[in-house]
Amino acid sequence: MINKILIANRGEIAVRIIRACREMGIDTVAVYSEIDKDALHVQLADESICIGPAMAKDSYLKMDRILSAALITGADAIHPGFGFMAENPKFADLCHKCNLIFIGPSADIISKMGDKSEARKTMIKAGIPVVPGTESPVTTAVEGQKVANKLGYPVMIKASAGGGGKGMRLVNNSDEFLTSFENARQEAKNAFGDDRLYIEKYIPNARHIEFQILRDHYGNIVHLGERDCSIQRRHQKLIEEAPAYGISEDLRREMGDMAIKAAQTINYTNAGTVEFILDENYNYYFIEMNTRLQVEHGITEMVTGIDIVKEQIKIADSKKLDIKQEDVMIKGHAIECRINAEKPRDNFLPSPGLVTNLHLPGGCGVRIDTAIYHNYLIPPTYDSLIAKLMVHDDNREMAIRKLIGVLGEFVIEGVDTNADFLFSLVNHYKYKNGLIDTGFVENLLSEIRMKTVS
Ligand code: MV4
Repeated sequence: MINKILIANRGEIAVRIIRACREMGIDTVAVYSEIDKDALHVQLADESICIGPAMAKDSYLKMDRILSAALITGADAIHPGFGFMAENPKFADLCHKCNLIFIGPSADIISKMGDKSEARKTMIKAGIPVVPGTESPVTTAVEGQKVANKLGYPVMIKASAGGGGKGMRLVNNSDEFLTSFENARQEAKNAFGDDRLYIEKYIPNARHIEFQILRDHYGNIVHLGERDCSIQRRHQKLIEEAPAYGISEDLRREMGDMAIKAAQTINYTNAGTVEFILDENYNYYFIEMNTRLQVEHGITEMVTGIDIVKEQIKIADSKKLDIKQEDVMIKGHAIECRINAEKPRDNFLPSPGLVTNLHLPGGCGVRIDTAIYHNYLIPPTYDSLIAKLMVHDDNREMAIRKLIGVLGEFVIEGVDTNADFLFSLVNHYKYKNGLIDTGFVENLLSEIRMKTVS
């Protein structure tokens, strides 16, 4: 029985997890770096332990310190959130060795799905559609070029140890290939210590559609519908929505069944996300599986009424899933905007600092997940996400209207944010008409650049 959980994370996701634990009557332990001593997650937890200096490598990534904190406080389990150690198989394994429950899948599954080329191979074997490309990593640039010439350009070079767009290269013709391949290999080696690369045919004007999965330790599994995460800037998601625009019930059922098949194939347990690329003709292809709670999980909670973090904890506590697929109803439409402390006018450079004024909107169907507060000092050390503004309404048009209102009402002073940029995105006629694909943000940015220079 899980009675106490250590949250091995910070910021809004740590607060989110603490709230779920509080509602379940589970005690919480926060870990924090010296610069986070006044952070909200520290204030809200039942207990807290300082685990080191500001730099993540000296604190939030220090496995021994986090495990020691869990053992000293008598925690039964560790929730990793996302980022940091959430997809680190070694950490999951060490938790197991310390007789601590890791709230997530097994180390073996994290490792298998963390190797994106291995994941592809597993899905090919299971008969799940993947993007045409190599079954295994390519060993040399020349071999890769031969494959790409055969596939036809453009192609995507991807890092086996990558994911989320890291170490990806789009190659438009054979002349570019060798240089792009070597650059990608070097980047992958530097970023992941693993330079294996694989090749996929590039799917132009695609959409990024991901399905939320819950599976317990007894083989019971459901999907909670899909999220459209196509609106990204440099592979950082900006706006996510559920359900995806223009997905028919038949296509949703088919892709949902495929996502369940992918999870069953690898004997997945806990919450996970199966990512697909959807092309212009509504053909879908598996691209990767994320073995953690996603930043954007809240919009799925808003359209289904299911608390994914609570379900994670129950599954980790060896409870049976008490949700049947026929119980999962997608009601209305939800949209999330990620508010980052950054300067859109200065190439989105980070903008840490003191929050001198803050007004958070509210109202029916408005949810704001954040850890900032008035007079909070946003540190420069971590990623720039400071709040997730989420709205829910009966349909997409009403949700967009509500989101525009919420973005207009949101006030923060003392730091710069991307709120105005997001406002321009959701107000754009293309967004309102569902003309969304993975090129949406870059196209809008060049439109804005054109306007400012002309
Ligand atoms: C792709 C793709 C098109 N074709 N793979 C982006 C990160 C990771 N989730 C996989 N991603 C993509 N993989 C093939 N073969 C399009 C994306 C993609 C994307 C690409 C460029 C710019 C923005 C994007 C947003 C979502 C998905």
